[in-house]
Amino acid sequence: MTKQLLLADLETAATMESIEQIRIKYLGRKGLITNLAKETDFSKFSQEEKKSFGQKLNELKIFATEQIEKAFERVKDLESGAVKMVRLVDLTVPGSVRSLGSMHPITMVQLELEQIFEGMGFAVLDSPEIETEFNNFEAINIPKDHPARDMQDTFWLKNDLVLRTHTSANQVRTLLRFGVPVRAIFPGRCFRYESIDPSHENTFYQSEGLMVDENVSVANLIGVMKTLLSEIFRRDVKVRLRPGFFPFVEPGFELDLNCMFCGGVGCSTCGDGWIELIPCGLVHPSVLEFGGIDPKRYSGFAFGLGLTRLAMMRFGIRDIRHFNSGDVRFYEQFAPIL
Ligand code: FA5
Repeated sequence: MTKQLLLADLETAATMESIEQIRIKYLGRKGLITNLAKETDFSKFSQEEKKSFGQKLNELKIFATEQIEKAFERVKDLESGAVKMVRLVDLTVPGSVRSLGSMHPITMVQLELEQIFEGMGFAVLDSPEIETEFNNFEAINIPKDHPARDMQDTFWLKNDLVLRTHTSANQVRTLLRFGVPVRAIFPGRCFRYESIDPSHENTFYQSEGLMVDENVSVANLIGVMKTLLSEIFRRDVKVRLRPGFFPFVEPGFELDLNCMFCGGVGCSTCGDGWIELIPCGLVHPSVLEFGGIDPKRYSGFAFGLGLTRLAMMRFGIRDIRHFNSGDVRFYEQFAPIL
């Protein structure tokens, strides 16, 4: 009984002080265990009983001493740990605020674009930045020595590989992989060896769009472009469609956006008041053939949206060079990732 009482007392004791009180309660001069001997009338005990009582009392004292010792050790460890913690950590110092970082403005526009196109039933595809010369040029109707190769100054690699100059390089791969009908966009980074100015970078983003099915016409192309622009800019924007030459479309167009910085009068960002944004057109029959599609039965449209330039217009960034600058002050201006 005494043993159980002692253990219950020790279990709730959390300080050296309280354990000392327990020691006094049981083993002190007037303690419960000490008193057991004093309060017992030995006169009625036989010699044998006296011996056995003495032994049990002794065992009880040893048990109590050991348990109290253990409790002292346990609390000593805790207290010294806590004291160490207080010495190491100054709990009065205000917490440091961790910067959350922000999403790159091109990524933000790309995600918006993907959402818009997914809403129109387009798949979003990944595509390689290192391409074969064949996919980047030949497969989309730009044979060797064709003057159109001059339009895109190219970073050539070894083994007929190039850093892709445009996302159109993934057109034929997509046709071969998915067949028809197909509706997909493939955003990604492109590279051109050209001199840099406020609207030209050597490393920039485009997003290709491709839709091939029966009876796809310029009307479908214009409908999709209108949906895209009104959703991205959340208001009416002024655009112009003019003929444009690209060997992989027929007919081909340039869709230009009225410059949002100068309202169309001309400035250092746009030059003549218009930003060349989305070249597009109907997929050339020979590209369909390279993709294994019968051009007599199927038609389609393709566009190559300048994603970096779209981000400039969307966020009012006047100089393209900020994007690759690595200057944290620029990136910090965009919404944090939550
Ligand atoms: C092309 O790259 C064609 N592949 C686009 C195309 C696709 C046409 C499908 C028809 C059908 P272009 O060279 O014009 O076209 O580039 C497309 C867009 O990429 C441009 O309108 C522009 O917004 C962007 N762009 C081109 N060069 C740069 C550059 N150096 N820096 C930033 N953006 C650029």
